[in-house]
Amino acid sequence: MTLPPLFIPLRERINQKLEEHLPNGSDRLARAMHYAVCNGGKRIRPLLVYAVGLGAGISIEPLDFAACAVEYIHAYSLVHDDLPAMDNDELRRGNPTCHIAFDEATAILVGDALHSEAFSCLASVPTSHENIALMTKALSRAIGYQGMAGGQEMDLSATGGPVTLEQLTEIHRKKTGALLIACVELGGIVSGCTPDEIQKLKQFADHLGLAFQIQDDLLDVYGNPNILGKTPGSDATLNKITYADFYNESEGRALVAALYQKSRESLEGLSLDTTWLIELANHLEGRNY
Ligand code: GRG
Repeated sequence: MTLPPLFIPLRERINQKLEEHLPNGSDRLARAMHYAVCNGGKRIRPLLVYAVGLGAGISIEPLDFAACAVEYIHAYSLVHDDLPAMDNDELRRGNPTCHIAFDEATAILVGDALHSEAFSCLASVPTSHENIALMTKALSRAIGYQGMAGGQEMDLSATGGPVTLEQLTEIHRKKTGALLIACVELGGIVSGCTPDEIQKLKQFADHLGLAFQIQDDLLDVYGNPNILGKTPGSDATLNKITYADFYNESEGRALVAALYQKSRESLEGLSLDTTWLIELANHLEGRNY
């Protein structure tokens, strides 16, 4: 599944920027950080940051730092998610997971170091101190107790037990959705969007995040393992309740389509050029990995 031409130079750009900010030593931690970050990945989160900023008409340079920050956090979350104490996965993006390629202690430290690198990038965005404070708050909230870390804990606690559809949605809003929402929020803050505009952008990302997660669950059951690049059926192996337990493939697909439609509708009335965001939503709607 190829990225729309509009985004190809942006993905090349973010790949280069991500590499630039990583330590370039040959020690184990530096090598493991490169391994965890520079190994493919769709780069959806940085592309969301760029899509907002370019749509708002600002130059690309201030967006680079925010785009790196969200991808470092994402890469960190994948490394920790794959650890034996979490989902215990051996394959990520088609390669051995970080703790398999290196070791567990190194994988934990990769997360610690990427977390720090992310906030260092955010502090380097060439914008006002007030904007930096707003972005720091938005990203911290998205990944801490109220967001990703809290969602992961809820997910782990729920494993093996009964989960309602409402609980599942809350888990994923926190675990996956909160960071996607933070991406458009950061893009909006750097671009000087109004609070009303940022609210619409967050609504867009909220629908998109839910659609994205349902797709993930469906792909885990119905996806092609050669395209997925990770261990298929891992949710069932871990005894996890997923959207695939509530919807069959065609119901799930219909729900995903409706959520992508809602995400596009959330952008109506925005004064920025939404072409990039709509293109990205369309692209994700057709994803098979
Ligand atoms: C990082 C603060 C922090 C806490 C860690 C381990 C953990 C707590 C949270 C796990 C979060 C997690 C891994 C959620 C899954 C999100 C998801 C759908 C990942 C797949 O994203 P893609 O498809 O992956 O964008 P690529 O490989 O394309 O980047």
